[in-house]
Amino acid sequence: MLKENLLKKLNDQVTAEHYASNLYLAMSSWCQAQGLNGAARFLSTHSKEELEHMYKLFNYINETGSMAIVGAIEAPPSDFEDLKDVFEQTYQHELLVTSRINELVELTLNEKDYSTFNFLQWYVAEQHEEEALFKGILDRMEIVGIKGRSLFMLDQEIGRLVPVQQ
Ligand code: OFO
Repeated sequence: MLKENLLKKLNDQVTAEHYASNLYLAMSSWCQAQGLNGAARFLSTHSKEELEHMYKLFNYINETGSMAIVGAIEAPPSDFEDLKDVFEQTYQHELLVTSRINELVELTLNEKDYSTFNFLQWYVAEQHEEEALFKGILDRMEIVGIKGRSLFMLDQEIGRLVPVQQ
């Protein structure tokens, strides 16, 4: 059984992962509408990954004998300035998720819940990867710009980041 304060924060994280999934899905839709099919594919794949993050938490909570809650999620934005704005927002969002995960980890240590501490290490590693991924894309945009041919090339490159089977 999870301690009440930890359970509340884990359930909040379930909601946060669900929101992240919807945010990336909305971004994917915007990219598709701009003809940026590579970025659209990448973001929709990422949206599915966020759902997996949500389910992983959800199942863990229930496995402990506590109860996972499906919370309300606000609608994500649907309009963006340009592709750089989209990826700036994804990067900022990942930084926010990282700080939430770090808070959770800290709480598990305070509560001496080493099982949940261990479970959360997967998220710690995942956040490191995701921050690097989105920062890498932003760095490329900074170097080549997002106009004309550069935009076309970047979109194709981002699309190639999606694993083949997806
Ligand atoms: Fe993109 O991160 Fe979930 O956890």
